[in-house]
Amino acid sequence: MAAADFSDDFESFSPGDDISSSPSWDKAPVGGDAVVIEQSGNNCVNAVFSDSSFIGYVCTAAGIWKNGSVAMDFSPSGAGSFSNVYARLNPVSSDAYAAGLTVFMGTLTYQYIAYIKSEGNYEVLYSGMGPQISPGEWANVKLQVEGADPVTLTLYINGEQAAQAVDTNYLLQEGICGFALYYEGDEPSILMDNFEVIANPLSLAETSFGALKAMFR
Ligand SMILES: [Ca+2]
Repeated sequence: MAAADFSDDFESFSPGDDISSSPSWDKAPVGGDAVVIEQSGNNCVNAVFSDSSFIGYVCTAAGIWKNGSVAMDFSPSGAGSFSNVYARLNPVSSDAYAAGLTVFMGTLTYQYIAYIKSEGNYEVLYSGMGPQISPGEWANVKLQVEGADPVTLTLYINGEQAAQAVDTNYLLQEGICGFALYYEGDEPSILMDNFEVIANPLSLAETSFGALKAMFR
């Protein structure tokens, strides 16, 4: 699996399809389903929690990459829902970096960057107030991951930089990406659309510093 840019607006699916019917997507062995629905002529993905409060998908089409960004549009409603994109998931340990939104009351959200540990624990590397999201509204969540030691994690909400966290502890080096959903309390409604991965062979910083070093040789 080589790194590759990849995007999916889910328009190639038919309503009712589980997105894992496409070779671009793989479903976590446990958890609910991501099922395509049509809304006013646009295909999006509905979270179907069936018998689990967790849904996780890996984007196999994007392969394994180190530096780049992963983004997705989420339309969550219902307190206690967590909508995440993740990157550098280690296929062996299942540890990963994640960024997302949780709805905690009405339209109020928290936004966060976290390190997800394979045991199901996590460490929040950043959290703060997120955008207000009314039912039916969408928010674009993008996680950019750059560097080796430290690893710089930047959260973009609706295209604007919202927060940055620097990990000097876990230092995940590369991995696969995807999205994951979770809820506590009542079952929420979460819609998704426009998953996008931009995997850079070299980060902007590495490229720039490389060019600078070359100038001073
Ligand atoms: Ca779409």
